[in-house]
Amino acid sequence: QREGVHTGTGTSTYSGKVNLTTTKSGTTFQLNDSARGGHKTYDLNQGSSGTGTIFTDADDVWGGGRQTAGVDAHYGAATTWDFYKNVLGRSGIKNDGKGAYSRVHYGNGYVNAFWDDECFCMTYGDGENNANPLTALDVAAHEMTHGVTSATANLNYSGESGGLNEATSDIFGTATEFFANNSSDTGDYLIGEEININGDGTPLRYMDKPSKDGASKDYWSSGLGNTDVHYSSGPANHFFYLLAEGSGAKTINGVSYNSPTYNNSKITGIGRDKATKIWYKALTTYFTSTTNYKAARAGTLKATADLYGATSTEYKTVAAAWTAINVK
Ligand code: ASN
Ligand code: ZN
Ligand code: CA
Repeated sequence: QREGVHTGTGTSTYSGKVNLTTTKSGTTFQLNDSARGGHKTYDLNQGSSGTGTIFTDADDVWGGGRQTAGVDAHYGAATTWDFYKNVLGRSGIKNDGKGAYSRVHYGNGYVNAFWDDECFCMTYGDGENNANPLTALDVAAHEMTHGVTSATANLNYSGESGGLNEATSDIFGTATEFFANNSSDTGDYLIGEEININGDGTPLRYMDKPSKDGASKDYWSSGLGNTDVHYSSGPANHFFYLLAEGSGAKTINGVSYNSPTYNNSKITGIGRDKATKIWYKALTTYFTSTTNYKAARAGTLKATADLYGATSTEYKTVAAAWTAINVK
């Protein structure tokens, strides 16, 4: 082990037993990931400002009591870091090798998690009755991706660009979950399936058919930009699902999907890995703060031409997947 970099173990809420990269300070270990830019994890202890206190432990075996949410958050940030580094060649949120920080136990019964550009940090509530912290891996990767979007396309968080901003977080949140290949939280195209946010075990969002949540849109239409960004993300999440996996019925890791198309077209997916690389190249090369759905179609097509050529199957599938959500 490099000096100062230690590998501890943690028992998490949602991801089973995980390795954690920690730092030794004097005689105690801290949740300070010096292998990933010094990303730190703090306990807000039900407060709602500042950083609270960094998690510390005597033997580098983490979990139980207040530590458990910290284990999930620290693991989530590290896994998201590794996804960006290993899959997309990005070193940290700003691609400068620097870590950010996570804060857990925010507020009381707080049912949300969020990224904040001001503190350059992500924050997690403990859920209703402080019973289900919002620290699952797809949520952590969703929030950290808001930082990446801010540092790149900087999609405005309203109107159609806001929906694309939200979709970007769901897309890379999901890609991180598949990348992690964690047996306690296997990859799926559901968002927030681990945190029981609805109280009945259903997820927050569905990428194969977004309208299953009762509010998100499956297809683009002219009023889309007037809906909440967490619902106008639906068509772009649906585009990504169709591009990666194709239309119709499919079961992945034991979860069944059935993805419809606007024009009843049949789409054969190009796979998650290529779809992920196309979205990332578009986000970092062609999308801007005002990119709308029509411009996202154009940007992803350019990105696909760069990566796979303008006469490729990948290019044709990107075009077909946008048409299938009514973006022509
Ligand atoms: N958890 C939410 C999100 O990341 C917080 C928000 O509404 N901004 O989108
Ligand atoms: Zn979000
Ligand atoms: Ca998920």
